[in-house]
Amino acid sequence: MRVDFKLYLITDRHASALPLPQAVRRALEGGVRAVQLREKDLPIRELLALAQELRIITREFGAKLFINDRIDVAVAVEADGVHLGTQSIPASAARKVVGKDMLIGVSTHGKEEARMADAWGGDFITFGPVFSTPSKTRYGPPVGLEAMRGVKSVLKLPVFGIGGIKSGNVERVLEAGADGIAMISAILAADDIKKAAEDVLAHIDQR
Ligand code: TZP
Repeated sequence: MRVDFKLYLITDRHASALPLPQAVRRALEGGVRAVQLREKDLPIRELLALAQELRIITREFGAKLFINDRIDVAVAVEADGVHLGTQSIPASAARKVVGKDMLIGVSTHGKEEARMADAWGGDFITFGPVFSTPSKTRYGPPVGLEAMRGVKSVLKLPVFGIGGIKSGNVERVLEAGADGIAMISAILAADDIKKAAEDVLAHIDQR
């Protein structure tokens, strides 16, 4: 299976007390095997340098690296995939640039967006925010677990629940049909990032 991970760590360097490469390394030590570099406020050359650094670290652990939005950066650092948002070019156009080997993840917030991601050739989607997140204005209102059930009923693509997910509610999201979990703060904002990743993975494995 091309999407061979169940925990998808998304970066936000402002969430972590450690410099991002160190934080990601701790998460990888805890068992994370897929990381999306998502640093929307970084100038492009700094983003590229960070992507290069994360490429080296993720390779050390045999983990996948995705780059949010910037297909050029993904290609330049030989990432495993690109992750597209609603403001990115659609998956169908991205596919022409990245070819068939690179994975394409797509952020979705409702059934219709999820259907479009599928129709346009995405490999997997994130769906949410499932629960309320501290920054509602940034990510929108929560869609809830029923919406997760709804989207899974119409889609064959792997779906990762995202938004307000912590080790304590992982099981509920998976019970609603999610194939995996995407998260930022439950891992990156933890005092012990390695242990936080291990905890979340234990909940995913327990099912
Ligand atoms: N998209 C929907 S919610 C979200 C994104 C990027 C933020 C998820 O962050 P957290 O800290 O895991 O709730």
